Amino acid sequence: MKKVAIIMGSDSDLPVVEKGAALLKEYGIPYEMRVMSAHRCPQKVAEFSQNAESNGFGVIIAAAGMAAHLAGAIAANTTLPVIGIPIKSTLEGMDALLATVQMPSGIPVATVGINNAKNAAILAAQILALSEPQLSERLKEERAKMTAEVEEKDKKLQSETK
Ligand code: RP5
Repeated sequence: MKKVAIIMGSDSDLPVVEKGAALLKEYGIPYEMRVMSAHRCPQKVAEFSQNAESNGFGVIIAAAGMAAHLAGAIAANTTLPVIGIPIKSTLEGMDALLATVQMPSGIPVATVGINNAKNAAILAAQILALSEPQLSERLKEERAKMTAEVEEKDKKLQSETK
């Protein structure tokens, strides 16, 4: 299976990012986590992104806060799908959300909600699942579990409020 790269702009992003990593681990998806800043080490980011495909990566998740240019800088240097996680650090994360999502046409970043590392991991898994039937099955099972949980909560609420 291809690997997922999880790149974060700073180690201060780790508490959010590791929730996504935990999910990838649960799904048995190989991943590598790196700290790389679009502003503090731009050459390293470019080099990593340019070589990511030949290094066995299939998807790149990029998490950054404030002027969050990391996902965009990575996307500019690869045609692999890039998923951006805007990190809440200043301005409630709205600065990072807009910096991540508002890419110029031609260089997309699939942006999840502020701090939503879990959705980034699920989306990465869904992309890899296109060529991994077992993973695709697992994702379908998880979705069915989620549906059953909501139905259970609804039943419980109905019985409590009768
Ligand atoms: C961004 O600036 C990082 O992704 C982080 O969210 C934020 C603050 O970084 P530190 O000053 O904590 O290293 O580049």
